[in-house]
Amino acid sequence: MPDWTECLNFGISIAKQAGEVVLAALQDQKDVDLKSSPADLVTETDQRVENILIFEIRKRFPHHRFIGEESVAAGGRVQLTDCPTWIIDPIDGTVNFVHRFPFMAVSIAFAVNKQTEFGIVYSCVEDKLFHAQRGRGAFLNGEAVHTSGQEDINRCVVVTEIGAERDHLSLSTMTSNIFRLLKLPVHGVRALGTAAVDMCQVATGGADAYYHIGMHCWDIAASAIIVQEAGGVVMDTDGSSFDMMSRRVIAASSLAVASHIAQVVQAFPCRRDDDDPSSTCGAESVGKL
Ligand code: LIP
Repeated sequence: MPDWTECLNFGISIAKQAGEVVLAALQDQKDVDLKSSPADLVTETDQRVENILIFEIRKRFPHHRFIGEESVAAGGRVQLTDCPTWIIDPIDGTVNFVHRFPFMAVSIAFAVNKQTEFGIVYSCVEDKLFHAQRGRGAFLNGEAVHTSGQEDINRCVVVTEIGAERDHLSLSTMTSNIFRLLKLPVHGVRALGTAAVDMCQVATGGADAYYHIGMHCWDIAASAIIVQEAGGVVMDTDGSSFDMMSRRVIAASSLAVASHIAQVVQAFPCRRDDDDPSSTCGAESVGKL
């Protein structure tokens, strides 16, 4: 059984270096480009950080493969094979980065034989490094973390995102999901603007559940294993097994809470990440699936 600890330790080191690049650019004037919608932003820093990460990893592990948010945006395909693969979001929370809203993360996951071996989420403004290695627990700045274990939906803080979709079908589905949860009621609904950091709140017990439709594999691949190793449950929003390419996820403190959320929330159609590089959601994708 191979031990991927050397890769993990290298990943933690370059995640911290990448976080320093993000912080150094945070106060700079930013040139912002649009991707899939007027709310789906990318900056030169996103691209530079991803290039640095891939360059450093490739120098050390030349036969490894990559799935990177900005490489895909530039036309690359999302292909998760059995090869060792680094799944990278250079800045998760780019809108926050542009606006200097202080929650953003370098997110790095590592998969072999299509199974995630470790995940790293570096929330660089907070200087909080979350990581987990399969079968070895979840950690925040080196200290073990655990989910709240909450099993009563009515005693939950739930985190979600509105995402970048701005078509009527996606927005009406997402807002009605929030309405239904608040009516249960739950204690509260929160959104930090970064899926990776959102999900890490579940791992530490600061929130009891997270769900989202429309995010991408690079947003959640690392934080999914962090929640799982913290004792949480990760599944699809339809209650089936988690599939990082499906663009739907629930991460929760317990199976009871995850299952309750799966009964309440509705999804809107999203093209899978590994189905087409120009993944779309909502009305644009209806009829294309
Ligand atoms: C972001 C996600 C966030 C979602 C945004 C965007 P990015 O990732 O982390 O949860 O609401 O639409 O997808 O684009 O900043 O890497």
